[in-house]
Amino acid sequence: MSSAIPALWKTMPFRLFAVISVLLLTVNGSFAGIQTKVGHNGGEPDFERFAFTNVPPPSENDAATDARFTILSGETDANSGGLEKLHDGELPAEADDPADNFFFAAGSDGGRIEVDLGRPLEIKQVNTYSWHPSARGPQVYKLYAGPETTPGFNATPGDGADLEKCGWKLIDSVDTRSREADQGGQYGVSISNPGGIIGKYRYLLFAMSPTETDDPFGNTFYSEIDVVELNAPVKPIVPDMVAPIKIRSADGYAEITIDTARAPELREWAAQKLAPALSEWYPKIVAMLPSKGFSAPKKFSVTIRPGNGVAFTSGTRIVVNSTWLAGELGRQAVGSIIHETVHVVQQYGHGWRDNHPAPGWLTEGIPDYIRFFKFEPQTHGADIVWLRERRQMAINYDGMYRISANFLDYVVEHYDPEQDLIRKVNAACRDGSYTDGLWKKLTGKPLAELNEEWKAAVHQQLSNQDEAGRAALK
Ligand SMILES: [Ca+2]
Ligand SMILES: [Ca+2]
Ligand SMILES: [Zn+2]
Repeated sequence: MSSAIPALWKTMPFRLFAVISVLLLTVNGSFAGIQTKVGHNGGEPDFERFAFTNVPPPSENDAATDARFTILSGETDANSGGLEKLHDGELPAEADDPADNFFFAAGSDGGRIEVDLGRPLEIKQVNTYSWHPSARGPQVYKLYAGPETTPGFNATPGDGADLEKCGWKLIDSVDTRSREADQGGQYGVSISNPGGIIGKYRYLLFAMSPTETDDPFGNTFYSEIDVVELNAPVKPIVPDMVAPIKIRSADGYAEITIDTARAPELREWAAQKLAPALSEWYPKIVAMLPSKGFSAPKKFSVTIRPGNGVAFTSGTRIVVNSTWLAGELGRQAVGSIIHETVHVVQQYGHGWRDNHPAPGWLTEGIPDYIRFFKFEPQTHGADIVWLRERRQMAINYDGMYRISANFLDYVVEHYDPEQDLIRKVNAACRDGSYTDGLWKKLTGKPLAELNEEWKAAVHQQLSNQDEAGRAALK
């Protein structure tokens, strides 16, 4: 799995995609033949999928859906969503989502939950799911079953009653804690009997314990409990694909929202490829383009939906044409959105308001410079390799986009030992003070002279490589 992760992802400060699966077979204290499997998606799983390799996904139509859940002992936490969250066929939307989970009160020692299925059912599996960023992720509980036919069976044992004396059978003891420092993430536990069924029972009882008592916050965030009847159809919960992807920039500074509601086919790509690139590169772009008194936006959004053209940015809102994007996934897709993200950071509106707008060739040239010379130089999208393929094109510094980016790269390479020129040009564009005279100030040469020099250098490079290039560029 790790070998399939592109190098870019490995540099992510948080482990969005780390998926750890643990297989645990418990023997001690369990009911004959019972097998309990544990799945764990560690780190910060991206969204509400609860996908495990060895535990089935949560279900929306199992025998628990219409069962009666009762607290026999213990107290619900006031911030919890309540018992119904355990069998509502819904999953939390994020890692720390109290309202969409059930958990016992802070500081309490857990409690007992009874599930009354209404009539005895042949139970194939009992599956429990939980999700929390830290110690409230793992699950610690004992599962009992109540064979109502046992003489003296007590279906409503009082607080602290000895369950086995009340006729309850211990099915298994579950403890998914590990010695790993970071126990956060999604957990799935599946209890079954590979030889057949767990048994035929009307009542189940979960005796839940906190995962730790170092602080009051040790009661697990339980997201769903499924009871699967033998031979009954099971429908997995389909995550809400309409909810936007929300991530933070790698430095925690900004919130980035990616909306794929109108292009659900691109959601997976957006979560796995685009989100990590934006998270890593937004802080880098912000660091490249600072200016006095300026704070980069703390929020921006990318909306991917069918439309025309490629993409545009308005303020802090990037809109990308999903039809174009779908054909560019392994190619220009991420780079073009990096270009738009530079627009989010530029914020040249002040100059416009003061009637000193930044010139278009810089407004577009700086984003393409950052995209092609910093973000993805390996694509050679604006360097001499690209120019060689377009030798019929007349070039001038204000040729916009990639041409202007190539000009900026030339000036940086030849006149900017401090690597400060892009920052200064951007700052002037942003505060409305840009004039073409700035180039003489920064490099000692007027813009027109730099332009001629750069054109000659490109010309020279191309003709060195290919005699035909010389004629074409005249
Ligand atoms: Ca369910
Ligand atoms: Ca639920
Ligand atoms: Zn642009």
